Amino acid sequence: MYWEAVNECMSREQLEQLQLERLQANLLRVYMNVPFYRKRFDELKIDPDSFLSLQDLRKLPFTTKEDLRDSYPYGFFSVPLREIVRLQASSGTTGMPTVVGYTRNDIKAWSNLVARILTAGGVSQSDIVQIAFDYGLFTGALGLHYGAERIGASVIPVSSGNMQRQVKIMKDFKTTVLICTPSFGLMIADAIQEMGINVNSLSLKYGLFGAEQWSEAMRNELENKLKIISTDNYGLSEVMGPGVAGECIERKGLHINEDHFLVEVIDPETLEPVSEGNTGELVITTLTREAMPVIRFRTRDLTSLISEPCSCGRTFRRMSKVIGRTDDMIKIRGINIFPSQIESVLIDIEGTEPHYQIVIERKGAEDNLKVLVEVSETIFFDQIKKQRELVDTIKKRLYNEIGISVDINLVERNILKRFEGKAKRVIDNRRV
Ligand code: DLL
Repeated sequence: MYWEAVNECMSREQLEQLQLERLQANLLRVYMNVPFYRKRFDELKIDPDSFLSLQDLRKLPFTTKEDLRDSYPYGFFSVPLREIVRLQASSGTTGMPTVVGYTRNDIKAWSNLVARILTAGGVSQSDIVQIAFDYGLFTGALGLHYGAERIGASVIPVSSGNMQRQVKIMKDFKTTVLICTPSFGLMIADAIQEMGINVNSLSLKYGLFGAEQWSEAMRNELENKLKIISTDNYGLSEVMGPGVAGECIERKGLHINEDHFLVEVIDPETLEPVSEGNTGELVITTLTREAMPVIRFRTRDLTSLISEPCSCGRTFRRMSKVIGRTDDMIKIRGINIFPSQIESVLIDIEGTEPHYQIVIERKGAEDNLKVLVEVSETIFFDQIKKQRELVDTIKKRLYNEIGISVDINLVERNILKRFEGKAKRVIDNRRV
């Protein structure tokens, strides 16, 4: 099922023509209204009126999170404040928040794009959608809320927190779709178990998870525990919020809403495009946003593009699951490691829980990686011998996956900090 088949299934030729027209209008808009871009364009001698091909995109300047921060709060707005109907902010996982604004048209477009993603993930008008993202400045909750209302589903704006209440509402209101971060989804799954509720007695069918990195192994865990089909959806406040890309139920990559976002994947060091299918940093140019258009925004998210047709019929290219960020990548003893690699190993090992914390420390001249892993009660209170065997297994499998040896500390269930929003998996003590 499609939300807007005409757009989602358009030919490449039509799409590129539309992208070019929208980009031309956008360049004029930012040149006229955003001093940052006017200055940059003038420096680079870019005339927005003579921009004739999508190939020329590479001549345009990049925009970084630092640029947005330097213009805090409203410096990137391209309309007067009286036309802004909503203000939100990035979640600030990596520093000071960035303020983002929306015009009435932006909110309309945003709801529509989220509606596409919800539809692709299996949601329809007859669903009851529990939104367990934190309502507030974070774009996740209201973004998905408006999209779900747009398709006519019944929306429960429960927000995050209070596990028992989440489960009670899920049961009593007969929730069919759960929307939250994948780590919060797992916490709900645990709460269902702890409350002695049989998951088969619930009405859940689909889960749409996003806003943080998660592995295929975590997807399996969520699907098995909650008895749902789960899809990944991606977005970021700097370019809109959720609604940028999302999986269809084929689950073979996230379709990018390419009629609204022009994407590139670049090598973060050389800034040159990587060849098709290779991993690099995702760069996004908005095509339709009125309040705060951005040109070649460097997301810091690492992914690759997939051009092969998808059997769902959508023609938009897909991005692979985000495997990390250029800035949360752990570089240790010269090796790049992503938390997702560690997560997928842990989830596959029986007896371990999907809750873990990665701690990096400097011991003498050498960096040391330690992983705190929650284990099931039976193992934690089991004989030392069994615990040792488990530690050895984890160490061996992690070594095979990432190529360096890791210290493992087994900890009791519920010892590690839980996150209702985005999980913070890595504590890097080298920087302090
Ligand atoms: O997290 C928007 C969002 C809300 C997307 C709800 C999906 C669902 P920010 O708070 O600005 O916006 O954080 C954006 O979160 O650059 C990624 O690093 C990360 N991120 C978002 N979605 C995913 C995902 C929202 N599906 C930052 N997989 C992005 C991996 C994700 N990382």
